[in-house]
Amino acid sequence: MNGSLTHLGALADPAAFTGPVDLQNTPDETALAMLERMALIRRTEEQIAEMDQAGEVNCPCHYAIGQEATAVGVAQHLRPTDRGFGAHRSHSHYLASGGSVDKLMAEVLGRDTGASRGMGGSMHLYGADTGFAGSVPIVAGTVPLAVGAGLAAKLDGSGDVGVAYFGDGACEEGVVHESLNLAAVMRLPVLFVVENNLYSSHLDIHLRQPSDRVARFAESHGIVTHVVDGNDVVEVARVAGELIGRARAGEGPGFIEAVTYRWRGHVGPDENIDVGLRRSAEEVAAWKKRDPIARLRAALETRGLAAADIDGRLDAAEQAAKAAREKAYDAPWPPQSALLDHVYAGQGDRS
Ligand SMILES: Cc1ncc(C[n+]2csc(CCOP(=O)(O)OP(=O)(O)O)c2C)c(N)n1
Ligand SMILES: [Mg+2]
Repeated sequence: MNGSLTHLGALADPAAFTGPVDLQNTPDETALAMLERMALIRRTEEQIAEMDQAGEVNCPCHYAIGQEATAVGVAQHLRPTDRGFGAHRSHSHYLASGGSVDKLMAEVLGRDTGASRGMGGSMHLYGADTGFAGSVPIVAGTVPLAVGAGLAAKLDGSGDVGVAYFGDGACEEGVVHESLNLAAVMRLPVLFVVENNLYSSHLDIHLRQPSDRVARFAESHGIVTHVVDGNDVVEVARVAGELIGRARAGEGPGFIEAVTYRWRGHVGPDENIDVGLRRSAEEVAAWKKRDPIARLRAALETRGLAAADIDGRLDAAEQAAKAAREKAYDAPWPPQSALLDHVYAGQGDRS
């Protein structure tokens, strides 16, 4: 044994994979729907960023702009009875699963009509009706919950899956390794989705781990693993379909390492180049050329779809984001009497 490790190589090189994505056999309508959903995530977060900059948002916001393809590709194969769990950067996972943009916008403004009745903010999103079981900012905290959801689905024989969305930094928490082990040994229907954006807060993965390729942790448990360009929504959807299909059929867990990059800083709307160790203006600019939305759009144009049809979908996303913002400004605050709701079991439950 020589102790060598494999690395991401070209997948972590922003100069690679900048061309149109390969549409494979994706039908036009499916591709357009994925484009619109990615645009909805981006335009919604751009609106939130403006509100954040204006001091209108009362909670820290972590933006997934640049990472939209992973959430949308995976959600392509999910159903409302599945249970997805996210972390601090989960606007994308919530919206990709069909969560309401109106409720997201109201939640970041702390309004009563929000996804968590205005009590949670950006990092505590909940979409019971769409299978988004919740996001929690404790890094890696929801990974074992997804395994529990997988165990419940297996015991119920429902064919549903638990999905854990987490980051490369979360892989440094022990509970991720316990979760992988348990899911593997019990052959649970769980999909682990790591968005490896190469940073945990301001720290480059090369300063934190001996390899930038986190799939090695799943491989060591014998879990079926795919390492993909996380900015290629078609490829993410393809591998997610395969792994979710296996999980539903009782063939055990799967693991996707989707290599991507966040365009904004760790938290807040700025690019935060100066607080990043190694993150430079040149690096951010290079990654913007691997834009998941532009690359899908280019593929659709190459296939011959009319620019007007594509623009129509992108405009619809922008209008939905803007309308949600206006509605959220007008939405009521939670009443003072609701302050202790959901704090103690059995008291003051308004649901
Ligand atoms: C248990 C725990 N430790 C530390 C933090 C502080 N923290 C919040 S986000 C974050 C970085 C997480 O990085 P990663 O998992 O790669 O997700 P990303 O922010 O890149 O999406 C850290 C260290 C936390 N919220 N919870
Ligand atoms: Mg990260």
